[in-house]
Amino acid sequence: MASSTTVKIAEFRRLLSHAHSVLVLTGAGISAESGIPTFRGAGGLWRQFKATDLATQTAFARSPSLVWEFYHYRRELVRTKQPNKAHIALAKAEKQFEKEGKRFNVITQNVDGLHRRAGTKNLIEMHGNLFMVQCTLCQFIEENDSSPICESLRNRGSPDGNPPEIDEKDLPRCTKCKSLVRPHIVWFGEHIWNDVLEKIQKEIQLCDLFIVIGTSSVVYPAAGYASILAERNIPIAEVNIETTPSTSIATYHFHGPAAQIIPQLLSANLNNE
Ligand code: BJW
Ligand code: ZN
Repeated sequence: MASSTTVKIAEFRRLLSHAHSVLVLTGAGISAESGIPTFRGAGGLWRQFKATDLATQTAFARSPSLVWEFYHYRRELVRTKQPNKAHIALAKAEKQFEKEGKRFNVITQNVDGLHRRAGTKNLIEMHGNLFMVQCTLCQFIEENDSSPICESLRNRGSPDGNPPEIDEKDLPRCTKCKSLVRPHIVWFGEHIWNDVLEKIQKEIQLCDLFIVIGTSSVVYPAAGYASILAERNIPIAEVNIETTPSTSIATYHFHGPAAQIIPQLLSANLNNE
């Protein structure tokens, strides 16, 4: 006899085969199996700090050296990691949908760049990207994937220890005006960029199937998208190893690791629709 999960997967795949505009929202959990720690899970602390202590304008104003060490550590970590089966299945599904003239878009809260490295093209990185920087003076935004991002950060950023502060003049600088740059990332209390919000609003309008993967659904505005879509009776599938505030409004909750579940939900060659 088919297990209830098998039945739910078959039901979901039927919905997917009729969908014209799939929207996927991902969070840190999708990259967990690539070896990148989530924010609120074990391993989410760097030195004694939570991300919420460091990913703020106040923390950067107090100590740009500390905040840059934190981001340098994460940039170097991400370089050593690879997209996993969940990222890859999403990229393949996008290609399949496009071939059929249908929409498939991913909004990610992640800054690790793994969706793009897996081949996803219709991607909105709503909280920014670890390899983009913005000047604190002239606001110029540019890509910077140098390793290390500046000489003074070489061999710094270890999650243990409390090394002396790096002088501000030796931290990453703008290529235009030579002022201090910051990570081009949306910190707590900062607004999501308007162009990004517009793109998200458009996808939410068009969406007829919503898939939420590996997010604790506590950080707004992303945490609010499931309820906006539930009000319009759009089917929602959640994939997570835990329940979240979105679970009770989701049509399906697939309990388990994303790299295992997502290929079962999306791969074109299962042929069980
Ligand atoms: C697995 C798994 C596996 C594990 N498989 N699953 C409305 C109400 C209340 C507050 C606010 C509100 N609107 C705005 C706010 C303030 C604030 C906010 O939401 N605070 C809440 C915490 C209460 N929001 C903001 O400040 C946002 N700005 C904004 O809205 O501006 C307007 C405004 C400002 C102020 C007041 C009101 C309005 C900006 C938010 C920017 C978030 N930035 C961060 C840091 C980015 C920098 C960086 O990366 O360094 O983004 S915070 C951090 O959380 C990061 C993440 O993208 C984000 C979400 O976390 P995520 O991805 O969900 O990760 P986790 O760790 O929480 O969860 C992992 C999940 O995976 C878990 O569920 C696991 O179970 C699961 N999992 N392994 C599947 N293998
Ligand atoms: Zn500048």
